[in-house]
This record gives sequence, structure tokens and C-alpha cells, in this order.
Amino acid sequence: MTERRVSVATHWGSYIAVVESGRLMRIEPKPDDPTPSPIGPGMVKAADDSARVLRPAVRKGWLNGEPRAHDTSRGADAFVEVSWDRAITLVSDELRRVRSLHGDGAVFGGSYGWASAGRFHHAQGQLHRFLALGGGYTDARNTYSTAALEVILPHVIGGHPWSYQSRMPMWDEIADNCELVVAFGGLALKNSQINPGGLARHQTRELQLRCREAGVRFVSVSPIRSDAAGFLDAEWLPIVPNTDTAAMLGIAHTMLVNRWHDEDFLRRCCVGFDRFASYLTGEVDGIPKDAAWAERITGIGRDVIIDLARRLATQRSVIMVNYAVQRADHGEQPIWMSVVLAAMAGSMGRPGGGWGAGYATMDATGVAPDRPFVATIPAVANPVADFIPVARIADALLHPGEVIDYDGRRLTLPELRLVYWCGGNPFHHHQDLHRLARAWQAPDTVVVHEAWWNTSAKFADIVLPVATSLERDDFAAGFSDPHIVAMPKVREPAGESRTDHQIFAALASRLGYEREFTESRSESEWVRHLYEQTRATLGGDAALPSFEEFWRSSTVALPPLTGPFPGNFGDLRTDPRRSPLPTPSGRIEIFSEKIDSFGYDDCAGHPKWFEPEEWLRADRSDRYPLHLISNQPASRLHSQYDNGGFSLDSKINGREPATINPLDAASRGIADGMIVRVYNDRGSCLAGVVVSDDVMQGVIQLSTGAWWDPVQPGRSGTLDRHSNPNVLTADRPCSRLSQGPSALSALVDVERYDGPLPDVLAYSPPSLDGE
Ligand SMILES: Nc1nc2c(c(=O)[nH]1)N[C@H]1C(S)=C(S)[C@@H](COP(=O)(O)OP(=O)(O)OC[C@H]3O[C@@H](n4cnc5c(=O)[nH]c(N)nc54)[C@H](O)[C@@H]3O)O[C@H]1N2
Ligand SMILES: Nc1nc2c(c(=O)[nH]1)N[C@H]1C(S)=C(S)[C@@H](COP(=O)(O)OP(=O)(O)OC[C@H]3O[C@@H](n4cnc5c(=O)[nH]c(N)nc54)[C@H](O)[C@@H]3O)O[C@H]1N2
Ligand SMILES: [Mo]
Repeated sequence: MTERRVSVATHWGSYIAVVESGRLMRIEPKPDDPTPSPIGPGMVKAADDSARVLRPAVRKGWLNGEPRAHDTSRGADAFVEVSWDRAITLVSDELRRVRSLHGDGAVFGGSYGWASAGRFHHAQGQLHRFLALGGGYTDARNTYSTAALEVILPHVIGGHPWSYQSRMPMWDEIADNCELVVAFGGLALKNSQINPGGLARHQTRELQLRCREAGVRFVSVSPIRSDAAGFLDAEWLPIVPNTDTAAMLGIAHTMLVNRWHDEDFLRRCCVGFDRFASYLTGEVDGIPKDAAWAERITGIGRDVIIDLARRLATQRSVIMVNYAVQRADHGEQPIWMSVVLAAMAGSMGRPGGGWGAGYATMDATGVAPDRPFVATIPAVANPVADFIPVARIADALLHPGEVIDYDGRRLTLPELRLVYWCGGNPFHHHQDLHRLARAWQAPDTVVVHEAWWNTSAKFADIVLPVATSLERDDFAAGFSDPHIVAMPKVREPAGESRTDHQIFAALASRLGYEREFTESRSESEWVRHLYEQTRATLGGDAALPSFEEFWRSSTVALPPLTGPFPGNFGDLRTDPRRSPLPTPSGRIEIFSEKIDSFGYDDCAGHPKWFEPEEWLRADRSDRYPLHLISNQPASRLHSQYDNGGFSLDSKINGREPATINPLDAASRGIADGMIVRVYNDRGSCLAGVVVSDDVMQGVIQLSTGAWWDPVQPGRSGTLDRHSNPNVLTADRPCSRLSQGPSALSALVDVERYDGPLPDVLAYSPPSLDGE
């Protein structure tokens, strides 16, 4: 038997696939990865499961139906399998029809989603190139991950939304210089399994351990204890969810009244501290934001807050915020306030101190500041200028023509007639899925490229089967990871599936622009071309080996980038005139004249405490007394490989685990391992209970990513037999500034589920007929 060992790269790490006679047998961790993710080996189980989309399929009602808009059977209908030729005709004709009748902006190609690693087969890159060459499309701006951060930070510290990643202290500097880390949202190692675009080896765990061994003390401010690894010996400060801004204000107030704050840095390197200070002291509204005030909101004792203020100001400290704290109502505030607090604390711009975001949310964040250029599928400028903020998709479908605010602009929501999704799973990632399901009935046509019959495929009109990342040649280069990893095809595509590129090339050919789309290169020529382009840009032979050698050795190191990076806080501290920040004032904007000028009632000129619509002290908590934390899953990447071995093994009776505090369980007669129903006004789902004091009282934790399995797909509010928390979350923008998603601001209750347990049908294909 011939055994082949093939290099594999994924967002959760690099592996070796073992293939025998063309069959994928196993996926093994690479020996030099100190912390391999168990998600990889579980991919084998999903490779040929019954959920694979094997042939192009068209929804029955769409094939027969006129008119197609406002057809209410999306998500409930059967499908008809068609030939590739027929599918390409249907999609290209429909694109042509919609463009000529409704204009190019009626095509929505925002298509948010993580898809798979690989520089060439980048699903969104392929789609955007295809749609831009065909006349353009309405795009989506910002990400579900960090929309609030991406919009607020350029006002506060300036620069590209992601530039903070190279301006904040790296873990090794923290180990060498820092005494105290205060992490709002914790430092969950489960999340550092992931790095967007891939990574050669995981490093966060080792680096955290190094910090601990060097004597750095950790404080984890989070509703969940396990957000900090046990070896950190972190002090756990359970906090009422969504109240981080109030906690930071309480700390800031304490610093101010005790004159522990860094007056020199605030005067020289920041603007607007005085105006913020008069809010802090209560001079403007009669409410001093002191430690006692913060205790009432956050549940963190005033003595703890005062002690934290003293330690932050007297020790070399770094204030860290994760992303979950800003995927919330008024999510801009904790980000802005964390920068202000760091500016007050005295370590900003000093080695290993100051401020940073996203540590341990991705493996390379805080590991390396950046990596050099690596070529990717070339982008084509989009002739359509219109866009929507990424999380406003249901609004756009439900209320075309409505005008919304966004970062000082007024945007008219476009009328979208054709929705094209490639590389994302909106029926996983969007909030309030019942609302999304209603919105999804509005367009004429929904086209989806998917490898599996997940919920987004089932809610589409035309489903085109795609090859997975194991079924094509490519190479990976992850965010900040200074390596390139080869991704040769491990096996042939399942059924009739094709790569996204092949599909778009066939469509472009039918639409008359194949040559422009493919540049007359085959897929393998593209992969080699992108590698050669990278090699030439980085300095040829001196920088990278030949393509053949790279393909043989599977991993090559890129020259590391060490800076100096523009806009760093050390230079600012040294001389703010010579090294201004790229903000309007050249300094850190504690008060932003620009944001103030927008006149928003939900985002003012300086950071402020705004009560969330849903939180534990809201009126609604009488009916729904638990705060839902729908965080990232430890067992997969979002919804990807929910049908993989590792995710399936983590389920309780086929449902996603939901963790609650023993006191909340006892008062409801719930015991460990039971199946429960989690519910609110928006919907309900089942889950398998884990009872643990890892989670503070008043909180229920249910990770995202279980494929939505509505009992009656056409009925709003219908029970989810499986466990998708987005049937419970609210589709409410963070604020008028960012319009970001606020998934982590939702109240629910939970009860025992004593009815007969329905089968989970999430992984079963819909009813499929032949033509
Ligand atoms: N309640 C709640 N909701 C959340 C969050 C939360 O914290 N709470 N987090 C949000 C965040 S941070 C994010 S980033 C989003 C993630 O949302 P998504 O990025 O949409 O989630 P994924 O499951 O990664 O979806 C990727 C899809 O692409 C498909 N795919 C993979 N490779 C390819 C390919 O090569 N081609 C094509 N055509 N398809 C491919 C996969 O099968 C999968 O269906 O979810 C958001 N939603
Ligand atoms: N294994 C795995 N890792 C992932 C992903 C995945 O799907 N799976 N997704 C990746 C992606 S796309 C992203 S954007 C990042 C996201 O990174 P994060 O947003 O940081 O991750 P989450 O797991 O959503 O949240 C981390 C913790 O924040 C805490 N938290 C929630 N709300 C609050 C709050 O109001 N206050 C405080 N103090 N804490 C709160 C919760 O206890 C939660 O466990 O993760 C990445 N890493
Ligand atoms: Mo994300």
C-alpha cells in the first residue's frame, strides 16, 4: 500500500495528512508544534460525511417560481440536483438579469466569512474579483469580530484599524518588563488555537507560561474563570457582563482623586483629559464614577477596584482587552476607555507596558508584530461604491431605502436583489437568526458556494458544491506568522465539487470575461505565480528558496519584520511633536472633537458608561434573568467542522454544552448532563448542561457554531433542535458610530427539557430530487 504524507495548513494550525491509495486516513499534528489543536485530526470525519454537497442543486420553488422575491419557502424547500452546465447557465443568466434590471449595486457580494486558509483559493478574494470584473457589487464594511474596535480606534490612536497589532507590546517584552497584566475578557487559550490564514506552530501558551515564570501577575476580569489558563494563577474578578467600561471608570476615578495618574503623559501626549475628568468626577452630571459607583454596576468590590487602581499606576502594567467586550451594546466604549485608562496608568509607551487588544484571541497576536508581504489573489477595484456595515445585512434586506448613520456618514440601505455568499455562513454568524430568516425571503435569488449542507446552504436558491482546502493546491501565510506553508492537494474533490476559482472561471467564461478573470493561468500556475511574486518582492534567492524546494520542504520562514512601526507609543512618549500619532490632534484622543461633532446620543466625545439594552440590571432581567455569553467554541472554528470529530465528541447527547453556575442550576432543578431549553422572546434552542462554578452566577455560556436546526424552518421562533445561540441574540447595532454586531448583549432563561428528544437533522442534506 502506498502511503503519502502531505502538508496541510488550516486556520487552526499545520498538520500532516496521511493518504493511502488516494484515501485520507488521518491528519496528524506536526512534531514541532508544541500545542497542536485537536480540531485538525477531526477533519477526517467530515471529509466524506452525508452532509457533503456532491452536485449543484437548485431550490424547487426557485426553479418553478415567479416571482421569486418574497418567496417564503427558502429554508424549507426541497432541492433539485442539476448538471454543472445547467447551474452555470442559471447563475450567469440571473446575474445578467439582475444587473441589467436593477443595477450592479443590487448584487450583494459582501459575503462575510472566514472560509479556509490559502492565499490563492481565498473564497472572498475570488468572489470579489469575479463580481468586480463583472460590473461591481454592494460590499460589506468591517468584521463581525471587531467592528466597534475597527471604527473607534482610528479616532483614538489613529492609523489603520489593525495597526494597533504592531504598536502594542509583544508577549516577550511583557515577560521581560511587565509586572502586572489586567485582562478585560481574559486570555482564553481555547481561542489561540486559531490564526487567520494559518500558522506554522502555536506559540501563545509557551509565551504566557514564560510571562508567568518571569513573575508577571495576571488579573482576569471576566464572567468565566477558565478564560485564564490555570498555570497563570490569575486573580479572577468575575464581572457583570457588558460592564467593563464602568469598572475602568471606577479605576480611573480612583487614580484621579488620589493623583496616581500620569499627568505628564496626559498633558503632553493626549488631548481632552480635562473634559473627560469632569465627567469622571461627576462635575457634569452629578455622578462621581467612583469605586462605589462601579461596584454597584459591575459587582466587583470597591476595595478591589481601589487596589487595582493603585497597582496599575505604581507597577509596570499592561491593560488588555479582548474582542468579546466590544461585540456588545456600546462596544466602542470599553475599547476607548481601555486606551484612556492605560494612558492614565503610567506605562503607556514604556517597554512591556501600556495597552493592547486581542491577546490570545488569535495565536500570532502579541507573538509577532507583523510579517512581510505575501502575494494573494489580486484584487480588482469595485466599480460600486455602496456598502453596508457588515452586520446590517438583515436591515438592508428588510428595509431597503432606509437611511442609517455610520461613523459620521449617512448611508442609504441598498435594494439587494441577488445575494452571493462564498466562504461564510450567515446562518451561523448573524444575530437573531429568525429575523435573518425573514429577511432572507426578500431577494430574488441567493447563491451559495458550500462544501456541506449547512443552514446557509439550505436557505439558498442555488448551491454550488466546492472543494475543501484539502482538495486543491495552495499555500498559506497567516496573519503575523512569519512562515509560508505549502498546501498540496491531499485528495480529489468529493462528488462533482469544484474549487471556487473553477466555478467563477466558468461563470466568467459564460459572461464574456474569462481571460480577465483567470489572466490565462491555470490554478497551479497561479499558485506558483503568487509564490514567485512574493519571492521577487522579498529579495529573490536571498529571501526564499525556489518554488520546487518550498513545495518539497512544506514550510519556509519569511524574514521577520521587527519595525519600527509608525505610530508607536514609545516614540510618542519621547517626543510627541516629532512622532505624532495619525489622529487629528497627533495625540491620543481622550476627547474626540470629530466624534463629538457627529452628535450621536449613543457615542459621545469621550468614553462614557451607557447602560446596555440587555444586561443583568435591565428591567427585562425579571423575565430573562441570565446573561448569555455566546463565545467562541473550543471545539471548532465558528461553525466550521461542527461535523468534524472533535466537535461531535464534545456534544452532550448531540447538543452543544451550555455551562451554568450551580446556584442557577439548583434553583431550576437542573443537574449536570441534562438537556435544557434556553429561551427568550426571540427564540429557543436545546443544549446539554454543564454545571460548574467556572461561570459566575447569572451567566450562561453557550458557544457559537452548532449548525442551526429549526424544527419548522418557515416559522419564526421555532425551536432549534440543536444549539445555535444566535436564535437568542439581538440584531442590534453597538451604536450609530460603528453599527457593529452586539452578540454578547442578550438575556435568556433556561429550563429542563423533559419532552422527547428530537433527532438533530442539522447534518442531513435537504430532500434532493433528480431533474
Ligand atoms: N452569537 C455570536 N455570534 C457570533 C460571534 C459571537 O461571538 N457570538 N462571533 C462572530 C465572529 S467574531 C465571527 S468572525 C463570525 C464567523 O462567521 P463565519 O466566518 O461566517 O463562520 P465560519 O463557520 O468560519 O464560516 C465559514 C464558512 O465557509 C465555508 N468554507 C470554508 N472554506 C471554504 C472555501 O474554500 N470556499 C467556500 N465557498 N466556502 C468555504 C465553511 O464550510 C463555512 O460554512 O461569527 C460571528 N458570530
Ligand atoms: N477555538 C476557537 N478560537 C477562536 C475562534 C473560534 O471560533 N474557535 N474564533 C476566532 C475569532 S474569528 C475571533 S474574532 C476571536 C474572538 O476572540 P474573543 O472575542 O476574545 O473570544 P470569545 O471566546 O468570544 O470571548 C472570550 C471571553 O470573553 C468573555 N466575555 C464575554 N463578554 C464579556 C464582557 O462583557 N466582559 C468581560 N470582561 N468578558 C466578557 C467571555 O467569558 C469569553 O469566554 O477568537 C478567535 N479564536
Ligand atoms: Mo471573528
